[in-house]
Amino acid sequence: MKIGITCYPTYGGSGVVATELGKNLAQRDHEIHFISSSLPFRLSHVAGNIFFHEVNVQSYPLFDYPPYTLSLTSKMVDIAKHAGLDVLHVHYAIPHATSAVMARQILAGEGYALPVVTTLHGTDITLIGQDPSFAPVVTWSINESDGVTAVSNYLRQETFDHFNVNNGIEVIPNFIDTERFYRQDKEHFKQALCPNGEKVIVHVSNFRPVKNTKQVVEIFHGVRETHSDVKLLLVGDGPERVPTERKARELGVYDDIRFLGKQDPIEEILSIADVFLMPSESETFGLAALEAMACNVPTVVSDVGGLPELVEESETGFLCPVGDVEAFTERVRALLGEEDLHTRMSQAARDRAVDTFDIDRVVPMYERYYEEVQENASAQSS
Ligand code: GMT
Repeated sequence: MKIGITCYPTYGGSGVVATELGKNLAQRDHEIHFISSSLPFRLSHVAGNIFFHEVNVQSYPLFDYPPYTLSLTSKMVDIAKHAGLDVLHVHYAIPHATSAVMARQILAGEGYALPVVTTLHGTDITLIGQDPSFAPVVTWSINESDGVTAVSNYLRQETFDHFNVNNGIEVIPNFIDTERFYRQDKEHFKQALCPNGEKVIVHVSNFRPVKNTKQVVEIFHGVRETHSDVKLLLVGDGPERVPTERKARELGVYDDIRFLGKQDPIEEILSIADVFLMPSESETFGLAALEAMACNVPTVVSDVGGLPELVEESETGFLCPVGDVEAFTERVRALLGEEDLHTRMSQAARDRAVDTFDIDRVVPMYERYYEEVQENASAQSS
């Protein structure tokens, strides 16, 4: 199949999922055309049957806000015709699903049928998508898509609860390449960051308010009252980075935290982690927690959204009420202090990643779904 994929190229879960999906589909002999505003950050090489098409946004003196959605639509039309796309798969509803549906309609007028699959990821449904300035367009784009998927049962239900949706939604969970994400021997790296054998807590996010990064620091501060031999590694960057640094200074723990910024080889950092922390306000899936699990890292996460579908309470990690810093602190302390518990959960976390979320189990679900959507679309047009 020739598949167009549109996603945000920046540091974030939906872009990671879209890029890893495209790379894996290419290994399965599909031809993949990424259409995005810049090279997706996990797409380090473009080769063979993977193509990248950059969307150029025209500035014009009249435009205070250059209309990216329209430039994207035009690019989708152009690539569909010239590459002969069989399906266009867009990640994150705003504005990608809208552009895709418009592109499909333009192409239909020229006698070209291009089925559109939209994958809903998170705040496109749970937060910003519900804003009145977007909600009618999001609803229309979901209803007009030929196929819609959501990354968790929770997100599927949220979509039905908050939008007037009359289309089906298939749940296809996020996935992980467990041959890339596994616990590696990174003793030199560990030695460099933790010269005295300190234990390591890791948090990875794009530092948006929804990720509660200041609470990560508060929890770390609490943990250090009983475990002075712990370091915190913060990976990623975003609007909350500076307030989080400020919080670390206020609490006097700044020197035991490393802000590592945006990093690609996440699996190397996770390979020296003892606990992964995700106290998010809202989370439809929690891909970063899955990456940690694949590297044998037990997770302590918020009991919210799609996280209970990923993290099994007291088996692969712990689920704590949102905002309950004390509960998070206690759970992290337990994992750092009880070796048997840690060993058991580390193995259970890896097993769950491999058994349920391995890339080779999940990507075929997308392949089957594309075929189904194609069949339905051609049945409707004949
Ligand atoms: O950052 C992104 O690319 C999207 C982001 C969001 O806020 O929508 O992440 C969501 O999609 C990820 C991939 O499916 C999920 O793992 C995240 O849980 C989800 N984020 C939230 O729900 C906050």
